[in-house]
Amino acid sequence: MLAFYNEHHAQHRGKHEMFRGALVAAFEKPERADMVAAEFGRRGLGNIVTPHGVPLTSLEKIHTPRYLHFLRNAWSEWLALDPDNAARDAFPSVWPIRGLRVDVEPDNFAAKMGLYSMDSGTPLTAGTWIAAKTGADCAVNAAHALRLGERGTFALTRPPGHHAGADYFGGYCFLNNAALAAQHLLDDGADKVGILDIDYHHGNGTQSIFYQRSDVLFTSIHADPTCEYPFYLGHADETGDGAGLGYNMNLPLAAGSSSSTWFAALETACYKLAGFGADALVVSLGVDTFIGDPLSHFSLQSGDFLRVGERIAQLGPPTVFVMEGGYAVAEIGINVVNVLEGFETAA
Ligand code: SP5
Ligand code: ZN
Repeated sequence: MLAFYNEHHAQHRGKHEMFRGALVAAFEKPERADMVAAEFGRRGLGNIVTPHGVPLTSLEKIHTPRYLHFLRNAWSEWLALDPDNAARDAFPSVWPIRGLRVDVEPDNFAAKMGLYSMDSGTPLTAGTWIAAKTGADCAVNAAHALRLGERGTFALTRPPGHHAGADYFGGYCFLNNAALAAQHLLDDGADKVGILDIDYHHGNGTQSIFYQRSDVLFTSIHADPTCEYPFYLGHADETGDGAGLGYNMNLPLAAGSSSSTWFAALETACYKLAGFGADALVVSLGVDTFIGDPLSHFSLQSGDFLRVGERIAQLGPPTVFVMEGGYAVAEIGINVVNVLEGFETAA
């Protein structure tokens, strides 16, 4: 399997996230990707390469120009407020809730942060743009390699992407790597792309981006949003809208669900994907479903991840895996690479 590695990922290094009124150490940290890269190399699963840069116009197929412009300039605006901000992460503090204007971009930096975000748990740092942009490069390159004949590819990157929408960041995500990969596959000649999101959290950004489209089927297995982040999307009755009706499937499971419950949901998602007949698949590969994950409450064991990869391979189409969440740093390499190895052995 060919892996595209984001060599700039560590430049996104949040110190803190806001949790219950306090700043706590950031869960989404550089060691996560380092562990995955080390394990991928150790197992000899394939080559690790760095991606070619893609033009901003590729990102504009998924994200609004206004949001991309903000993200690219956010850190310098933050520094312009106060040079001492260099030592601090930037967080939003105010949001345009229902009824407030989102069509006028404010000049005030805090107000812009709120306009373009969904939570206070996602620190923006000096290297956020370069890390996120290079991650998008990885995803698009991994998609492109499928069209050149690879059976499976891997975007080995952080920060993750599936919570990021067309014009907002949140949930540790800034650019939606999975959506960018799916869109590239379509632009490159695929008629239909299936997305399987197996991160513990619902991929609200990816769902929103494709909700009204029938060329992308979004399927997701995640913790019930009634109780878990992102809270305001991810329910079973969200099945798509307009032309997209029937092309969105959410499989929310109660926090605390067993592995067998999770694998039953995987069968349901795979059945839906098989009926869709995609030319290519994108997997949002979060391993925060692991029993030892510090944020989450599912029960997958490390060995289960091999079976996940095997089942995905049985679907048939060429597949790009995009790294998402997973916060048990000591085991993240084993868990992610187990999915990839399961895929390789069954493909
Ligand atoms: C990509 C991804 O997995 N994003 C997850 C974002 C979750 N954000 C909410 C985290 C809440 C932190 N709770 C700390 C609990 C410590 N026991
Ligand atoms: Zn997650």
